[in-house]
Amino acid sequence: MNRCFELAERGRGATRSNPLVGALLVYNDKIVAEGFHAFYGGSHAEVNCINSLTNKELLGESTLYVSLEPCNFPGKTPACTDYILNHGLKKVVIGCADYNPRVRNQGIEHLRSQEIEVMNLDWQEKQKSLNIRFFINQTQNEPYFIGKLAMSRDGYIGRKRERVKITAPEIDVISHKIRSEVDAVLVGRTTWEIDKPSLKARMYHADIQPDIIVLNHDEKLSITIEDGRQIHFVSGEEPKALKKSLFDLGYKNILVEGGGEVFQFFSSHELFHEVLWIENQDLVLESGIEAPKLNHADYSLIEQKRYFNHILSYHKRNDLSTI
Ligand code: AOF
Ligand code: ZN
Repeated sequence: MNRCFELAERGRGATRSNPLVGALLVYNDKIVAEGFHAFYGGSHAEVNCINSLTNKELLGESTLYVSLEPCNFPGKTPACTDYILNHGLKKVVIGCADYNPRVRNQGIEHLRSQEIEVMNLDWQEKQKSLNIRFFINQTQNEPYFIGKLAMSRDGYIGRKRERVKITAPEIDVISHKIRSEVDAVLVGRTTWEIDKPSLKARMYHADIQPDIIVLNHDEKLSITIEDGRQIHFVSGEEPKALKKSLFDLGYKNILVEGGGEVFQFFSSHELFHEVLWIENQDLVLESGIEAPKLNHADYSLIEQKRYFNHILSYHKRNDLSTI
């Protein structure tokens, strides 16, 4: 099962709102096939795993291990439970039940009703840390919010009415990787109008560029630009309504990129699930817009690293482990 979780990791960044899932087949105490969910809309881990086994005659005597409960409904792909049944498998070991209410325990029950032996290891913690975004979407019905903020060594995030570059290009690669893994990037109206940011994952491979959400606009408006991205201008709302309207627009993972007031709003209402705080140690601005505060009672530092003389501090919301 640990190997299944390892395989699942290979889909990171490409499965969008879908969970990371890994699977393998064991025959005679040996792993004979492996697979993982590689991209959004693509076939599921179990299917890829079964398909990669050349000698299909082994299936009846093999045990399928999969990190997440097999799905029991046709979505973008047919139901995995049917695939398992049609291939004559008899034993399935799963890491954890699916968080998706359309699947939860029903995949297990269906397989059992068809005389398949199913063992659920119920590795809740491991599953949650692997698929925290999917977990939040499915159980809280809200987008997973990532905050990102960059400041100078003396604590400024920019200057008023002027675009100031805070981070080095090497660090932008990291930011663009995060952009490539979300479905929308959110900024405040001032940042949108003064910085005119592209908000694209230019320096990192992205199959689909994230849409744009501009907050604090007077009127609601959605437009599609030449490259196919959508821009939604949304008005400022109280936190609960904002979460709901963004989720209703279909966004599951949102990167909040500023400016200071937007960041402060998300931080003080504990809307962020995780935050990346970047400090450029080579840059001193002496004046400008002071960096907002991250409420350290609500967020914990989980990792810190130095990269091209920038300090990258990764934070997680404290209550994530208890939801
Ligand atoms: C599995 N194995 O590898 C994954 C599962 O639209 P679809 O067809 O891709 O279905 C998406 C749902 O299927 C998703 O919400 C989750 O419940 C489950 N994901 N299930 O058996 C997999 N990725
Ligand atoms: Zn499936």
